[in-house]
Amino acid sequence: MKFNTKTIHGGQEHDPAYGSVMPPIYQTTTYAQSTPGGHKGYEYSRTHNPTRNALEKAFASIENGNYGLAFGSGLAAIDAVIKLLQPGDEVVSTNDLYGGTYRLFTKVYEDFGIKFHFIGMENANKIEQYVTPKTKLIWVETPTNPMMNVIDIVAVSGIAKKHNILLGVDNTFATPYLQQPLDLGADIVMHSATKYLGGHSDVVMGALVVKDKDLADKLYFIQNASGAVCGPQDSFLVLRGIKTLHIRMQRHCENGKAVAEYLASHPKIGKVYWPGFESHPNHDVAKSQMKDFGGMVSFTTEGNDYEGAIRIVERLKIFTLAESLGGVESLAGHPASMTHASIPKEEREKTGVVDSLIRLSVGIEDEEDLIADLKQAIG
Ligand code: P1T
Repeated sequence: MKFNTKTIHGGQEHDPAYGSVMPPIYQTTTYAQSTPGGHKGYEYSRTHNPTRNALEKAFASIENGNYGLAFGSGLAAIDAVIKLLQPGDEVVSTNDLYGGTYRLFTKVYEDFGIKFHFIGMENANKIEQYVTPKTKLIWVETPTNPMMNVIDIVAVSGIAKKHNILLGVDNTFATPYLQQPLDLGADIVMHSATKYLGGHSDVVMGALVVKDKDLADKLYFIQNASGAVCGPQDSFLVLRGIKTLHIRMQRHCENGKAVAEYLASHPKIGKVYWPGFESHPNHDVAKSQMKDFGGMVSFTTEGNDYEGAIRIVERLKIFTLAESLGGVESLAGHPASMTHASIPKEEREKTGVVDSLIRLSVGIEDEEDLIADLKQAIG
């Protein structure tokens, strides 16, 4: 099955009871047993739920994996991955990443004795100098949030395999429509399904997909033992969202390109970060590992004018000033005070997250309306 067909049919069977084409929402916590242990494969909905299982199969299908797991949020999915580790283990992670991921690593797991090295991975060779016998995980976000750095998954996976280290890739920004990390050598692919997979800004959810059975079993154990699962209604909504992922992503990419090019041509705008520009430092890697360049664009104001940046986000009318991304509607964010406020200023500024940076999640509205909105807001 090719990708577009998989978004609609991947892992899905018609419901055996009445043949319903969409999986029913099994809004139940528990399942009748005829005798202790005599059940139809479902005992309790933290462990398994048919609607969630249908979604988990869809996750596995669109990411070309064998096993999918759904969680109550993207961070809960990352949390499950870190629970594979032991005190004393080390992780090498992208330095430019979602602020909440950084907070989970530094404010929760460092206290449990796990050491994180945050490094720029644009040149994958840099990773090896941070690898020690204690390194158990390399964590990559690509493109990164919010600086749109692109990391060469094949190159990083070569290093991970050489040292027998797990490679996890946060594929939230790219989605499997643009990039399939398991095929590029990653062991675990993760999503904030809150974003493009759900696609309509109405569900908070996380996903993991793996190929390896042993790894899947460990993660299923953690999912059940820690219990950060999502409910059946939300599972249904994300299943519905995935069915249009491919057509939404096409429009996100077209509009993202138009917005990036408009901003780059504007005299009041400073730098524009979008992997589709030939001048992007890893444009060639983006071209080889992604099908297109996505709908996320970040930019600064000319002269790093902080007040100017705030004025722009306040004046936008079609773009809503809000956290999050990946929904059909366009959003604008101010990472330094919103999504990345949990990263200390000196740390975030090292990666380019300055106070004049604005991040756009370009939606699927008409391109002309989006450009006109930016034009009036920039002034
Ligand atoms: O919000 P949640 O579903 O828990 O997902 C966390 C997360 C993980 N990884 C990436 C790349 C993300 O962007 C996020 C969430 N990001 C935002 C809320 C944001 O506005 O950037």
